[in-house]
Amino acid sequence: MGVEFTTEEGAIVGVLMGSSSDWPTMQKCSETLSNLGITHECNAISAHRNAERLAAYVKDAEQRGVKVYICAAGGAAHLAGVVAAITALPVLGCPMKAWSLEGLDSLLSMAQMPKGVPVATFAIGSAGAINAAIFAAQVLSLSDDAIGEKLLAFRQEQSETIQELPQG
Ligand code: RP5
Repeated sequence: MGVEFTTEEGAIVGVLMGSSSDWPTMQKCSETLSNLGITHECNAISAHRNAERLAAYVKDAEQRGVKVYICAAGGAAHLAGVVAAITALPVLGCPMKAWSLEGLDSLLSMAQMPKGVPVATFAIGSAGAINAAIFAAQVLSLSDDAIGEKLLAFRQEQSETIQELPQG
């Protein structure tokens, strides 16, 4: 069997999901990355069902220039931890609301990594998926001024959406 995954030329962020059922949530992460001008690629590769494919993807992605991984999974959400075990690059974890416990199981699985191999863990569901994309932009902006400018513009625009309350 050949190694199969989706690649995007020039991708600097690799978005991974434990299942295609995570896509409706992670689509928001992908849209946010696109809005911030970040070339990325998205793949559904399960840590426990596609272990060899996952290892092959991470090694290949790194050689092609991926600098940050965003990993989404539900249940005993070990995907982000396994990716963090393979790479020394930053791994951001997005806990999914899967079939039970409203995603608390996924949140704890990611946040409670034993010392030495961190997974930067975000909120459960859409908020975390979007924030992981913004945080990836913040990391990448340290060495990429264009991303930094997009980020500042986004923050400015977001601030302007908050209306002042009527006085008196
Ligand atoms: C995890 O189990 C996935 O990340 C997903 O959140 C959850 C359910 O997966 P499927 O049964 O829909 O493939 O591995």
